[in-house]
Amino acid sequence: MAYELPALPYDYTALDPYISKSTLEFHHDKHHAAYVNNYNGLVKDTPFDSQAIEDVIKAVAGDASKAGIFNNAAQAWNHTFYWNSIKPNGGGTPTGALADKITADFGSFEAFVDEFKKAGATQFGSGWAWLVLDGGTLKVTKTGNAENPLTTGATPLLTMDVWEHAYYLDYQNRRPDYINDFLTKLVNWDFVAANFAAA
Ligand code: MN3
Repeated sequence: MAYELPALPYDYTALDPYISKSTLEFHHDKHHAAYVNNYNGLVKDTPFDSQAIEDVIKAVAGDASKAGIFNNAAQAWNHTFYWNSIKPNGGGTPTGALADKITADFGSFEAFVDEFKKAGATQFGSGWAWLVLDGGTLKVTKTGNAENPLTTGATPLLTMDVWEHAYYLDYQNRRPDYINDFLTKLVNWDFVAANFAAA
């Protein structure tokens, strides 16, 4: 039961100029595809092959002898989640129950934005910033390399890739500008709200 590389949920030019066609071609067709191919190769003919990738991620987390499986499984999953976390004409503000929960747990939407920006900007080296539901409370977290919140029991609602390959062709070293565009032009709040409603 191989994990399939999902097609991008929008056209390669749809996020331009914030994320270019060139970035999406490399990021989805090369980087994401490589994680998926590596993962499928590593679990082929093992008991993991028949398990959902989320279960494999949780099962091998922290096991140094299975770091290759973990890194490729988590990166395959993280990228699928990332593609769905953004959309053309995204950004703006959430509405309804999610908006109310953000205000309740962060104090205001602006306070959430500040915290999310800070998480992305201060993740040293490669990694991810997340909005998660953890024990009934919304929290902003950051993880290094392939790590993700599934391994700590939190429910991911939104993610932002801050590996350089996510933004370097379009922003070079200006990670804060990528983060700002991510939040103001790209976030798919409908996806976040659906994850929140299902949590
Ligand atoms: Mn990436």
